[in-house]
Amino acid sequence: KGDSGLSEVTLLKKQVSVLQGQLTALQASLSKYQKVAAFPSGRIVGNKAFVTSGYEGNFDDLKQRCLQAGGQLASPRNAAENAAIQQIVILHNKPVFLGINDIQTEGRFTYLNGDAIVYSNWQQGEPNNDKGRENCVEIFVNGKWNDRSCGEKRLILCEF
Ligand code: 289
Ligand code: CA
Repeated sequence: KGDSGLSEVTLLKKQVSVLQGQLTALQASLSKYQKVAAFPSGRIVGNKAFVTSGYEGNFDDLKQRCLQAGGQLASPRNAAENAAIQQIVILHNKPVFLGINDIQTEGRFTYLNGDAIVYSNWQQGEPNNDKGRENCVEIFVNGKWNDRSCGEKRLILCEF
């Protein structure tokens, strides 16, 4: 029994050592793919990656394309995420549609899963639902938000 106890410890030490090697390899791999995702104009914030393909389309089209790619439209939940999205908007000099809208209930802005937004950065005077036709949200080069018609065409920006 004494001997088998020792060999169990030795075996566990070996397994930990293998796992440590695998963790180091995974960390290196993750670091590499974070660089890939950020090149040439993506951004990594925490465990979110914001990526554009350069495609432009209306809200439904962009939403579908992000879903198809295994992500969703960029949905900033704090100032750091909003700033990262703003940097991409500046680089392309084109506003993007966020994964936020009030299609379901006028004036109640939600994420795509229906949850009420926890962060916002509206331009002064917005959202104004101009002509009663603005249920989607664009973000400008100044990082501020404007509600806008979902039929407009904007640069795609997905989060993964
Ligand atoms: O069609 C209206 C939009 O072009 C925008 O016009 C003005 O900038 C403001 O009224 C905005 O709120 C509006 O989205
Ligand atoms: Ca507006």
